[in-house]
Amino acid sequence: MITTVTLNASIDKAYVMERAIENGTVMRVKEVRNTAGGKGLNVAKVAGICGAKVQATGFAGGFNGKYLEDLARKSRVLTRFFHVEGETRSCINILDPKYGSTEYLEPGFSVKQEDVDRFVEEFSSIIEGSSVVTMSGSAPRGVPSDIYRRLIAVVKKAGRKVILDTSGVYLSEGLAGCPDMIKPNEDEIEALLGIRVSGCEDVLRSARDLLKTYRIPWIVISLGADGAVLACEDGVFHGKPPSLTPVNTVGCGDSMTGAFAVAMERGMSAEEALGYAVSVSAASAMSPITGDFDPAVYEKIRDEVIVERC
Ligand code: TA6
Repeated sequence: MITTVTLNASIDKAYVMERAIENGTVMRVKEVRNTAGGKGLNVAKVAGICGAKVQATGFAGGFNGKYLEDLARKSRVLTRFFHVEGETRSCINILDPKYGSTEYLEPGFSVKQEDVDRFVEEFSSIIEGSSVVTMSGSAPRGVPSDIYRRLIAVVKKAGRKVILDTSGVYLSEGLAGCPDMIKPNEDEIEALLGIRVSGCEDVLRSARDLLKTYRIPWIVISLGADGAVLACEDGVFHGKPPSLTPVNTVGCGDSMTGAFAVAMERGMSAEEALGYAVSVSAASAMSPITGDFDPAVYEKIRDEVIVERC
């Protein structure tokens, strides 16, 4: 089983618009899609479509928290959220013909220190039976910046594998926990290393530097439409998808994380895992629904993904 952690889960509300948005006017929404959201829920939904047994955990609250778990279960994701005071947030994704996707991300509720400590204490029982644990996205107010380091330590003590996909101070402090894989994008790499990263050579150099600096077996740098680079002890590889016209790119990075978790659980090599994850992520860009992909689209794309040693 794969357990996904979403400390700041959300009800993701996608608004499909008939025409381009005009600020300061009344806009009628053509279609509303509510899904269990937050990066870790997108990870969970995609891992479920890949065929894995998946459980989602993290913080949830209020009526929205119950609605979140109901939506997750409808997507074949088991849930074991830690309920706190306050309402689980909503994140709005406006999809319109002119601007594509515009996201409005609410900050979410504040979490008390005692709730954080109790969640960490309960975490070892939450992950029991899981071979891989993923930790994704931002954290609510009140959650200390070393939270992922503390949760990673619990997973490593249990002898399980852990993927960390976050940014800023949560990433830099989480590295001290030595996860089995991280998946920053170029902006997150720039913030982490304090350098400009522009173009393939910079990405390859950054991946090699991170591998040397941190004892993390798989360093993945996601590159959007250009796929991803994976640095590991066997070398550095680039997985490149075919050129596509995306329908909805929100959550594609989360889809990649979900596929890597499945690949890790199935014991794939770094190269196999990279080809698999790049294909799933590209297929998810072809779905209008966040945290979703059509397996038939994946099969077609998989044959066209190129994985080469750099
Ligand atoms: O990556 C897409 C997404 O997970 C959306 O579904 C929305 O929930 C948002 O990101 C949340 O991002 P955050 O960094 O606040 O956890």
